[in-house]
Amino acid sequence: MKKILSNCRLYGIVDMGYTAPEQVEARTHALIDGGVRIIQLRAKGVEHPLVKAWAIAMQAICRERGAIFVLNDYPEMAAEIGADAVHVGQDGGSLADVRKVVGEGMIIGRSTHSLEQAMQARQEGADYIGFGPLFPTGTKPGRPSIGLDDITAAQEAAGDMPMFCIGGINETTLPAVLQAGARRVVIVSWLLQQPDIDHAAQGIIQQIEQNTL
Ligand code: TZP
Repeated sequence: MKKILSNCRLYGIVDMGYTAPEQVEARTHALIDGGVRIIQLRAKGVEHPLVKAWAIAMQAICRERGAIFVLNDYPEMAAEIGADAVHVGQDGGSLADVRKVVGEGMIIGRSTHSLEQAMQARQEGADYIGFGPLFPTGTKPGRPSIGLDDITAAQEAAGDMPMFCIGGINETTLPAVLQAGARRVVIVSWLLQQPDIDHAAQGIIQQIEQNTL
């Protein structure tokens, strides 16, 4: 599982702000068809039983097709359904506490918004981090963007812990993000709004692979 994680260049999110409930499974398949091997369910402000049902469905698809399923925000639920991974924000408590809830085997990801937070997440034992938002984004309205300047330093601080840049990344902004030193990215709204998610994901992965070491 850690090997799949470290090979991932594009992290996809089935964000329920952009996804109708009946699209959850088809979008999970489309992302995997496009080469995405880590996929998160992000369902802010949705009733828990619905989140759990989508999570179970996505976990089954990911397990069958060799992708990592990540549940955003709910460590107890992640443990209950046997998720591959859980992702927590800066407000998600200490990673030691999250680890106690999910057990030793589960991948834990942490959102970070600065170089200091990236360093701290590594010290705390995160298995990967998100780093951003690099640009302003409608997916997190009002959240200040951090720009591209600290990507290289954060990447160095992360060491062998995979770091995924996030926030306002699309086909147009990606070259600057890669130029600034990013090796992995998360793309949410742009990817989910493409008419052919599978094809769009393939194009992004190709762009990353051709422009990084
Ligand atoms: N965390 C930092 S920015 C962000 C999250 C979940 C949203 C990124 O979404 P988009 O649509 O790719 O800008």
